[in-house]
Amino acid sequence: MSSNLNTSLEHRLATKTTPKKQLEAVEGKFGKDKKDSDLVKIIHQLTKVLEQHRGERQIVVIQDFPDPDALSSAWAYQLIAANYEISCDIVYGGILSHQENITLVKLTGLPATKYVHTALQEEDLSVYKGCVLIDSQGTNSQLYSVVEAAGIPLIVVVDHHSKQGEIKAEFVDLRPQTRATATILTQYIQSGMLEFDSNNENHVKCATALMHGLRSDTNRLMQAKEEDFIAAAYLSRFYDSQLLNAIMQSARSRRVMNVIERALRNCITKKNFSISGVGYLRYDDRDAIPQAADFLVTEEDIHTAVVYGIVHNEDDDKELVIGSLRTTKITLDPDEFIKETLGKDIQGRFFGGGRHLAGGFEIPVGFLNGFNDNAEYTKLKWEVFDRQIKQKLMRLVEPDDSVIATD
Ligand SMILES: [Mn+2]
Repeated sequence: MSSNLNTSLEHRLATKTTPKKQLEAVEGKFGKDKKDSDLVKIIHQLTKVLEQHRGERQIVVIQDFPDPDALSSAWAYQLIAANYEISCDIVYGGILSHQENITLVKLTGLPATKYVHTALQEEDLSVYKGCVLIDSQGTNSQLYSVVEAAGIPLIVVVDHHSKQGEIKAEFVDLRPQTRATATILTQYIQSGMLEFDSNNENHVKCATALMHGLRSDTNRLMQAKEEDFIAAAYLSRFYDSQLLNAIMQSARSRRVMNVIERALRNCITKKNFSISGVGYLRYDDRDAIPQAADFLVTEEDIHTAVVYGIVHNEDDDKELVIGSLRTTKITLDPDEFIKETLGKDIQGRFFGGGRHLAGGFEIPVGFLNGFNDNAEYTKLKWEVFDRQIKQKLMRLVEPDDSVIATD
């Protein structure tokens, strides 16, 4: 594997294309319509920014509970940046909780490291000359505030979620209309920022990861658009279909099944919405929530499912209400829906956001935080959150209906 990598590095160094040459090649390949000329501009900008930071070390922050799109895109960025002798450490603050993601990371050797935010605070972060956000704008990461506080400048942001606030970075590629960040990174690669080599084991694995990321963010290509298919077609020349199959075969754990079962039992349906609170769940099972939402939205006559629960993080003894929204209704904007129903916290940050057909939120339990041995109290606490969330959601689902119950 390493010899392959070395050969390809040597090859790349020997045939090192200048940014200008590379750009000419990109213009030759694309540049036919507006979209293509936009891409040429983007590649030009990114090349310039990476060139300016040649030889530096960067920290790549992805969401706390990384999904295949985030993981594979961060990896692709790491490989691209290596062409500019930039070394990247990919970090996330939460946990890999979805079975498929655990398998993905295991089977591909995907280079991402879990960090508890308090542990990252203790690290010497001055080695990093820049921070990179991939498939995120920092709002879904507890590590980003640590990196920000350490004064590390934000260099690159590549994301497809709707804008979550002002972003100040040297290079920003924010495309809410694009289905997957993996599509964007694949475009960078296809444009010549990285020469994929099917004899390079690492490239094959990264292409497989990107294919998985792209597929999972487009509901197995069912919501894919032309650009996603083009990206997938390109990746098909390099990816390992058996490896992808092995990743997708990973089985659901019993505990995830239990959460799905609870979601099914507790769900209420109104006007084609399915809303379900699943109560308390372990931090490790956090990803059961989007999986339950994925499942509920498959019911006949349901176009939108929202599933939420209280997750307890043992690392810092914090509790969070975590929720996921899945919709098949094209006219429903998950980002807008979540922002409008749940609003902002006292610091003025939204509790969540979304992208095309999917969204998520996190609400700190705050003053009511912490485990309590008293079952009655614990139950009461859940009921307060459950009712509050249902009430807020219902205001949008069924605006005319009064749902304020005081009895
Ligand atoms: Mn994504």
